Amino acid sequence: MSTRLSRPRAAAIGVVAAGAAAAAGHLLSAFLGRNSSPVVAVGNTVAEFSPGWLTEFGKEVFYVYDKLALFVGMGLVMLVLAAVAGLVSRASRTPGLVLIGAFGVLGVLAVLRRPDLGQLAILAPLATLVVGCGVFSWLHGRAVAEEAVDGGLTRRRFLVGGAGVAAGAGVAALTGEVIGVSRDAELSRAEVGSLVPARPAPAIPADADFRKLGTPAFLTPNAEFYKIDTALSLPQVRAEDWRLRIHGLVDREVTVTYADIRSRPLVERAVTLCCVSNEVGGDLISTATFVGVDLADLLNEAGVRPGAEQLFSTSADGWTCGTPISAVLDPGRGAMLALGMNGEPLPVKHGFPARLVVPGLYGYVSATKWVTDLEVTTWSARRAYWLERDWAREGPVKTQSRIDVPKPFTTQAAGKTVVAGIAWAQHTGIDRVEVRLDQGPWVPATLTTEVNADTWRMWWVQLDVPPGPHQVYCRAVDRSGYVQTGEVQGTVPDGATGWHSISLTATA
Ligand SMILES: Nc1nc2c(c(=O)[nH]1)N[C@H]1C(S)=C(S)[C@@H](COP(=O)(O)O)O[C@H]1N2
Ligand SMILES: [Mo]
Repeated sequence: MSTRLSRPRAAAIGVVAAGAAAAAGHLLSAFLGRNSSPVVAVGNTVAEFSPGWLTEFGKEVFYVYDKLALFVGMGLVMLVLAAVAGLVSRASRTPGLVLIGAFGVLGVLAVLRRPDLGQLAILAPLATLVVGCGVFSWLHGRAVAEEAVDGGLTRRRFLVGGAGVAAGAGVAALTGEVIGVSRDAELSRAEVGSLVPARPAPAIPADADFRKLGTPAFLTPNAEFYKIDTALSLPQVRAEDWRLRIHGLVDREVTVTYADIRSRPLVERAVTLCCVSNEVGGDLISTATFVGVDLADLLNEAGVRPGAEQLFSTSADGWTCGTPISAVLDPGRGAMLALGMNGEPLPVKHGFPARLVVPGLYGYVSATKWVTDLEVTTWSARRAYWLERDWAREGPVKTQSRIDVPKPFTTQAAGKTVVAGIAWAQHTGIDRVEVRLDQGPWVPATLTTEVNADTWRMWWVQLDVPPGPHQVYCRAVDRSGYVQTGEVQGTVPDGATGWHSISLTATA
């Protein structure tokens, strides 16, 4: 006799089984590495294979919540697919098992692709696969048995079974989350203690910013430092486990440990980092003092061979980056392997245990966080992550400036008005900043004391603003004599250009 399950029951079986499956994988991932959680691994893979335009679209629409949006979207898709797996199994459990099995296999493949996981990590998606099929089969059996007895009028056994599994899944997922967090890099970071530079950066002068006028502080507190990366869950690398391998076009391969690097004389430098995705007027720019060693020294220990063109760096989570070797080896450039930031070990989200910092280049071609591998190579041999996604091979920072005060669309009394903001031309240095009211003359602004050519400079100027609506513009001139262009270009492929301006209304 064939029994057909009611639609809600069939769908519920699929959803509960899928939830239990995801929870089982997440629990194991606490021990095997966070990225082995099938949910995270599938998310990583989706993000990786998303075409460039979709990624940009996601960033534009969801801003920094793009990853959350990805998880919510994935969750909804999984929910629907799980319900479908149940619905196609009203008569027999086979179609649902096949669907769930197929998803389990996708999870396995997604985890296998991760470069940052050990072989055991495969156990997490395998648990997902086994639990998913097991729970589905079991609940289906219960439901069919009840349906056969009285046409499904009594649902107690099924409901109790389903609720029990759902509760168990919740506990498993939560336990996985809690244990996962407790085993992460944060503990290791706390044990690192202070990193004392042998050559500290000169003290930042008090007049390095115009905070009182509304510019950012010269040094950005770590908690406010802009953050950009492709990682869905932060790579958890403990200092004691960290290794950096230097290989490729070198005379001898070198592998260094954290203890090795930190026992060297450390140098400290103030550097302004910025992102190529920063729009004109955007806030993807911050400044910190970084503590570490000269990257050139490390590479020279390995002995860079003739013919080397790029330093191809890889992070613990497989992100890659290509930096011109000439910039890295240039003694005046100050490229670093950094361990610390603003007097602390690097925060996990900024690359703990170690990252690269190369003044004057956008982050996507220079600032690899959680760096574990440095390959000296040619441009043709290796193509970095963003190079595969429509961004330019080389990304020198473009000379830019931003108005922070007044805020856009301010309405205020006509008369004397302070305009203040920031300007940057890392590794070249800012020569002057000019401000213009509507189509009037460019008026030179007062600059802060320069800390070094690799950091931003703040500026301010007073304008006499007549009543009416106005547009205020700023532009920077760098020390090479280059005048910031007013020509508007988007961020792709090598950084936005144009003048930042704000609208202002002055009342009589
Ligand atoms: N591992 C890793 N490092 C990375 C990235 C990344 O996606 N993964 N993004 C880069 C980009 S695009 C920028 S702008 C800087 C940002 O560094 P921050 O997050 O410390 O500000 O990191 C760079 N390093
Ligand atoms: Mo970036």
